[in-house]
Amino acid sequence: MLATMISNSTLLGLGILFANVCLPLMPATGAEAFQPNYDEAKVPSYTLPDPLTLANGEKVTDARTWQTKRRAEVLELFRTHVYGRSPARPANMSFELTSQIRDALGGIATRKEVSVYFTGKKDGPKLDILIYLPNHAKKPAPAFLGLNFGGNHAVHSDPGITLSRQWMRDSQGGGVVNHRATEASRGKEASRWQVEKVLKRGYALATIYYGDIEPDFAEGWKMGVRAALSAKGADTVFADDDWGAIGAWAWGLSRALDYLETGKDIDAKHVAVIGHSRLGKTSLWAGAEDERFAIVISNDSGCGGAALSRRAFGETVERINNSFPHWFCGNFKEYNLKEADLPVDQHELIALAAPRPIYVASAEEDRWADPRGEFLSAKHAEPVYSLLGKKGLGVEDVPPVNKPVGDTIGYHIRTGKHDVTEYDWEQYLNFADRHFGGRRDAERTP
Ligand code: GTR
Repeated sequence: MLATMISNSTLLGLGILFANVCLPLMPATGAEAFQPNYDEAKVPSYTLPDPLTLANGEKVTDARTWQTKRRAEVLELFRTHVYGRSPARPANMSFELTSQIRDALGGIATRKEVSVYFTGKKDGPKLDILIYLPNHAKKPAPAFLGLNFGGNHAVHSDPGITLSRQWMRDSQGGGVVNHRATEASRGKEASRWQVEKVLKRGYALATIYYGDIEPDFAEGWKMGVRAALSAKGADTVFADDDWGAIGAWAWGLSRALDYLETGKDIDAKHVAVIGHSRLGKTSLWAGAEDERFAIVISNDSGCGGAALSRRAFGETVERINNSFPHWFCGNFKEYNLKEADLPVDQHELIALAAPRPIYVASAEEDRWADPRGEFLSAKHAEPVYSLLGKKGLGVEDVPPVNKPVGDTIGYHIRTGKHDVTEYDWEQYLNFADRHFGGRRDAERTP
């Protein structure tokens, strides 16, 4: 009991902390008063939309109807009401290998840097991919692909990684001055990437700074791909179902996968898309939009990610739209304080990954992200997996901490706070081994 009280008050503190962090991005009125609900007893009663009922009211009872009809309906609902509509791959995109070194990280890896030019022009919009390939493993290697918060140079202290020159949030863990990275930020996110561990297990790692695609603030789109690819540039007036920042970031992941498909280093049919927090929301949306991603991983993705919106536990639809008006499409704002009116809920986002393996992870102290709501999304996606002949979670309720569960849907809640840790990576690597066939370290160590 005491433990519960202590952790609840700590978590309330966490909510207040988030409130402070988010304040500059909020409209002046109303949002300051937000009090997150952390009481299960106060979660409203709700009925979830049924992923297996077609818009015309008919039940989906076979895999074919899901694959040919219902999946497209659900995807369209998410495009229209939540993340917006993203453009197709640009016609003239081009790629350039900008650096390559075969004895990186003490010889265990080949490090490459690749630019993806969206319009084919070198002075046009682009993203830069950092790739580490495991030297000991057979090629092509399976890979993890994910966006990072602090620039590619932040994922490892490796001095050879090009320092990001893009706009960056100053709060990014130190080493960012006037919205630009400095050398002091090199390796700042290393614990969140576990580069050596991933490589030793026989996987490649590919990562991109999310700000290459769109800087993360309300007007950031003017400096990003949403302006660069539209005829009116920074004067664009978005329709209510046009892509938001999450849509743009997810689109960028697909463009990186376009590049990975061109080479022989990475097995593009075995790429797991991974993301933490807002970038976990993004990896879920990328996996929904782009079925080439073979595994989808959501780390502590919370509201607008894995957590059920209708529970309104911790961060809510209203709160996220007020704090981050640029993340979702215009229509999503219609559901502020009206979650019950949403034509979808986030379990259907998980279901859009089916029948591919998907992993949802929570952290015990991350109440803001509603760990139980994250679990329940995974749980309520199970009927779709079953229909497609796959086993989902295989458990009825949130498992004990640090006890991963699941089959084609993986889940764990670990001790600790909102973060990506070595423990999280261990589970993702085990999950990928399981679904990509065998323990890669045993199989691939020379
Ligand atoms: C918080 C936001 C969450 C989560 C998190 C993050 O401020 O409320 O939805 O995305 O940021 O991305 O770190």
